[in-house]
Amino acid sequence: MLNIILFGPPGAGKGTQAKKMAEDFNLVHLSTGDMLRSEMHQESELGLFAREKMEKGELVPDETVIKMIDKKLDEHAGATGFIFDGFPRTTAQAEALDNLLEGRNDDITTLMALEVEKNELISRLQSRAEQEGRSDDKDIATIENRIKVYNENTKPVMDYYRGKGKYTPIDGMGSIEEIYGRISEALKSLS
Ligand code: B4P
Repeated sequence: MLNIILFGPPGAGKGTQAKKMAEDFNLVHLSTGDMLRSEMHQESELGLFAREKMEKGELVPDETVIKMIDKKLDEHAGATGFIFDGFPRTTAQAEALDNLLEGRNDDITTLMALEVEKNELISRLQSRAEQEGRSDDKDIATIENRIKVYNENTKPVMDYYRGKGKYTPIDGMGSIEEIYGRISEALKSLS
C-alpha cells in the first residue's frame, strides 16, 4: 500500500496535485476540505456547523474529521493506497490516523510537504476567490488567519512524521506541471 499525506499551507496546491496523483498512481483521494464543503452544500447539520468554522479560517474539531476519515477507510477497504489531502491538520489527528491504519494492519508511507512562499500562497488564494468565490478565500484577513492556524496547529504534524523518518519535502513553487513532475519522481521512488 502507498499511503501518502499531501501536506502544505492553504493554497499550496494540495487539492490540485492530489487529483493528478490519484489518477496516475491508482490511489484513493480523500480530501477533508472537499468532504466538508459537500456537507455545507447539502446544508446537513455537520455542514452548517463546519461552515461557521471554515468561514473564519478556523479548523473543524478533530473528532468530526477523524470520524469522516474512519468511514471513508471502510468504504474503500480494497484500495491499493490513499492520498490524504488536508488531513491530518493537528497532531491529535495524526495520532488518530496512525491508530486507524494500524487497526487495518497498515501505515503511512510518507508525508509529502509542498513548500511554497507566503506571497505566492496569498496570490493563488486571491485568484481562486475570483474564479470560484470560495467564502474562505474572499478576504485577506481570513486568508491570513488560515496561514496563522497552519503555522500554529498544523506545522507540528510535519515534525511528528519527520521524527518517524517519514518526510519528503517537495519544492511547491513553479507551474502545476513542474511541481507534479517532482511529486511523481518522488512517488516512483517510493512505490
Ligand atoms: P482545504 O480544502 O484543504 O483547502 P486549502 O488548504 O485552502 O487548499 P489546497 O492546498 O488544497 O489548495 P489548492 O490545490 O486548491 O481546507 C479548507 C478548510 O477546510 C480549512 O481551512 C478548514 O477550515 C477545513 N478543514 C479541512 N480539513 C480539515 C481538517 N483535517 N481538520 C480541520 N479542519 C479542516 O490550490 C489553491 C489555488 O491555487 C487553486 O485555485 C489552484 O488552481 C491554484 N494553484 C495550485 N497550484 C498552483 C500553481 N503551481 N501555480 C499557480 N496556481 C496554482
